[in-house]
Amino acid sequence: MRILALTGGVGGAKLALGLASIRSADEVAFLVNTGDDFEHYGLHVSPDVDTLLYTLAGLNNQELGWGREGESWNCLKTLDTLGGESWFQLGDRDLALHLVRTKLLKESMTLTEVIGHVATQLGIEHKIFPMSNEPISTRVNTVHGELEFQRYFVEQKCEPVVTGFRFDGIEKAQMVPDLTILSFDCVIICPSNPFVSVDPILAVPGMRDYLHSLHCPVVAVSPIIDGKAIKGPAAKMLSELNLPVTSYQIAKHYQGLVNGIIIDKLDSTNQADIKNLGLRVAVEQTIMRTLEDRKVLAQSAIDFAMSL
Ligand code: FO1
Repeated sequence: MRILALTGGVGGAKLALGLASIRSADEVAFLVNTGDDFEHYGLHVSPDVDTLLYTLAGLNNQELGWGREGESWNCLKTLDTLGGESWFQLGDRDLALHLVRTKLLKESMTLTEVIGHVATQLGIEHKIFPMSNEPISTRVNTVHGELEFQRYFVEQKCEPVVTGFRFDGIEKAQMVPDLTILSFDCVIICPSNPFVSVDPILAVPGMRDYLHSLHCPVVAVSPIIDGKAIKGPAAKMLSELNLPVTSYQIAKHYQGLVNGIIIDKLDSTNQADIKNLGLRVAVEQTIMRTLEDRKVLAQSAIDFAMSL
């Protein structure tokens, strides 16, 4: 049985690890957000791709969720002494990945091929598809104007009040051909930020049609638990957009695409409200502290999807 998991950010990568831990490379593939990508010091940085790569390889910084464990910061510190920009923390080991990716892209490898190369080098057998091989840049509209995603997320620490989003380059972008020829038995949307991790994926021309064409169950794990997001600005974005910070709102966000939503045991959202949207609801522990939590939620998501 083949599963396609849509992921972005740290929360998504947690469930991705759970899925990769219980299903083999020919049973689960990942479709990852590249709207966070940006050029920094001339290097192509792909944060959500790298968070997934490091997480699946067991190399990720467990505290931060992003970047590598056991990093050193000599280059970043030296950048500071040279008056360079150091707001985006590039670790010495992480830099090597950006150098390799940038070189391979310059040698006309596609982003999909580069990810495959790095995954192989890191011992990852699961297939990772970027949402597109073409550049797409998430822009965050705020009360102070439009910001590149990383400037909003890292430099401005998600403080500016959000009014909307734009995915620059989306019109010219295409789905990855290698993905469009594949079929799947279910689709799982990991507990990622719906606006800046999942919507960019869904906005790629043809993506929604492709997912519908699979004629298979689609389930989403809510990233909101009782009015809060585990990590990141999803709750803040919902409230700044004058939307309820609830799993119900997440269900509404994905209505028409998903058949079911998984909410946390601690979430007091009225399941009947979600069912009135035409969605099925499963209640699980969606807070993932341990690898076991990740694996249990992954299995529950698969079981729930296949029950629909
Ligand atoms: N997130 C931060 O909050 N601060 C950083 O300095 C930072 C550096 C960084 C370097 C490489 C990388 O792959 C991710 C990094 N992130 C950092 C996370 C990044 O902003 C991602 O876009 C978020 O994880 C949201 O998806």
